[in-house]
Amino acid sequence: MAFELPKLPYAYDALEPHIDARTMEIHHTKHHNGYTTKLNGAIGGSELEGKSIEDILTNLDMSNGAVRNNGGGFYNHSLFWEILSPNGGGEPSGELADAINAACGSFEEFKNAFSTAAGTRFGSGWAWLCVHKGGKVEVCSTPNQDNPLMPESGCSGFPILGLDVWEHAYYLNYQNRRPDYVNAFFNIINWDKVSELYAANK
Ligand code: MN3
Repeated sequence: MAFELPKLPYAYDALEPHIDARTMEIHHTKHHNGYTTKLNGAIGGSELEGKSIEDILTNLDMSNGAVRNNGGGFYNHSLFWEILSPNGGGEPSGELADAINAACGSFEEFKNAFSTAAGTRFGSGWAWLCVHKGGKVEVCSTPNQDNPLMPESGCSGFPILGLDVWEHAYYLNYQNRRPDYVNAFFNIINWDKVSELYAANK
């Protein structure tokens, strides 16, 4: 079975004004679709065909650029759409809130740490909140389409929240103002989904 571009769980304009409809449509139908198609091309006929994307990334040969870039791109965007919601924002609750407070001190300090990770990632990449076995969470970032599941990515644990800081994710609306885009992201985080991922992977 080849990987398929997942459908968005909301309309392209649903996240406005935080992320505009045109950016969402291009991001999904061009960028994410491109990673999906190229991933299928890269693994077709190889021993990776038929494996889960998590399995492929966890055991990745980092010198395999085609699978690293396109497998990461496929996985990262699939997660990104899921952790956004037009009804998002606010703060997490329950055990996820406790884990964030334990790691960062408070939600505000978590927001600062995550925004710094997103803002200081030079060039293209992602900021992450990851959970480790046992329930500890950690903020980190990776370049390009690298991902915390990959060996030696600079992040570890299971990604439960990710923010795309490639210019293609924000440039039409925000131009060079990445910090404004990062701020806006906090208005559309689907904390219910992040909590679900936390509970399933802690
Ligand atoms: Mn992207």
